[in-house]
Amino acid sequence: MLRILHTADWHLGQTFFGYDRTKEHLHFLKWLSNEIEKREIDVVLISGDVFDVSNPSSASQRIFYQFISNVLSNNVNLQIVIIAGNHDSASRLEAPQPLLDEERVVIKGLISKMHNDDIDYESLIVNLRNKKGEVEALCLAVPFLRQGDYPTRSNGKSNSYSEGVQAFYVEILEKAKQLKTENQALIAMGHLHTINAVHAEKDHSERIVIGGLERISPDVFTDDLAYTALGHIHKAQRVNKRENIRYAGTPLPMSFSEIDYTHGVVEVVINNGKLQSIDKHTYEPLVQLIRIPPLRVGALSPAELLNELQALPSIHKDSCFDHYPFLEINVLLTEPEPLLKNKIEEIVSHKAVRLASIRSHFKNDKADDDKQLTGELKGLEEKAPIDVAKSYYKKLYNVDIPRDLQELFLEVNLLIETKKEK
Ligand SMILES: [Mn+2]
Repeated sequence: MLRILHTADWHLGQTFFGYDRTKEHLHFLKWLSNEIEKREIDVVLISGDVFDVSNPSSASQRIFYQFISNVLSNNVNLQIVIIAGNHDSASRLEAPQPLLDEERVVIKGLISKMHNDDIDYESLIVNLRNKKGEVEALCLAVPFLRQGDYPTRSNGKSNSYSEGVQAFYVEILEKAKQLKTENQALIAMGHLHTINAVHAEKDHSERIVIGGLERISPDVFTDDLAYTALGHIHKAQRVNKRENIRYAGTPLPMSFSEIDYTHGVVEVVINNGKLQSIDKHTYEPLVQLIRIPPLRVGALSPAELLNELQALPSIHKDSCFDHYPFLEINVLLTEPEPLLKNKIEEIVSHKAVRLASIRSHFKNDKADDDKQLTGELKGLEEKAPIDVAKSYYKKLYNVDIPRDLQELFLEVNLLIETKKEK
């Protein structure tokens, strides 16, 4: 019997709107260490994006290696397989491999080629051992693939990213099928975006965090595979409703668009080379995200908002700043409120929260606003600045620009014009 824990997308070193997340990551790793011991885990699979950036700080590297070292000594049979994600530096992640016992920790970042320039698929196939020391599964530890990492077409022409990645999995799966014996299962790892994967598409920040990758058909993960352990998408999910192809999801929410995600790891049990069970174990992050108002409400007027903020719990002298929830505020503006930010900050400075983001919404918020604006920009040269200001104001707040603001604008405009002439 082989007990596997699948996790991914730790993004160690990530800061959240400028706030340090070290305590949150340490909290997760402590929880994970307990899970490994409690559930007598044989293998931990980390499906990429261990670090948030390709040149992680020494502090975040220390956290990572300390964790590896601790779990290895506390669990004498434990094996760890790590693949690089698109956020990791493939070579940097692999660099400590010579110091590590390859039977216990395997890190795959780079794709190596053989003498004849063919891809060395076998170098990515890792033996997974049960408590008796028998190889009960083979793991296809495929890191995030970059251009040049995947096979080209037989006619020498280059294929698209998704074609290339799919071809890679077909080839490595063939290789693994040749290598495996009857009582061994096949497990695939990958750091990629599958077609139909659910993520917070609308949110700009998550798109930055996960990056634009071409989508891969989950059909490459055939029934020959007992389980496919994926990383890259932050929302934990099954792919195409197939139980045994999963994204583990991030341990911590990476943006406010992920406020409703549940977090955790997936436990996969293999028995006699066959899949026996798949269970998700939920992790409750140390720090919560709060959105005022809740998403279904959208945004509040400045007055309503300030009231809500007043109602937040106050700072307690024994509490810890690092544990305070992160706060996102959504305000609906009908006119400019130049002092609002100061008012918000003043109230929040006495509250047991950490202000992360203030988002302004306007009455006329429309998805196609950008397009409209581009249209209007065309005739900009012929328009007087005050007319542009008037129409912009009207669009934003749905009322005419007040007289005093108009006068102020004209005054500033005149000042600029005279400066230009000088
Ligand atoms: Mn990723």
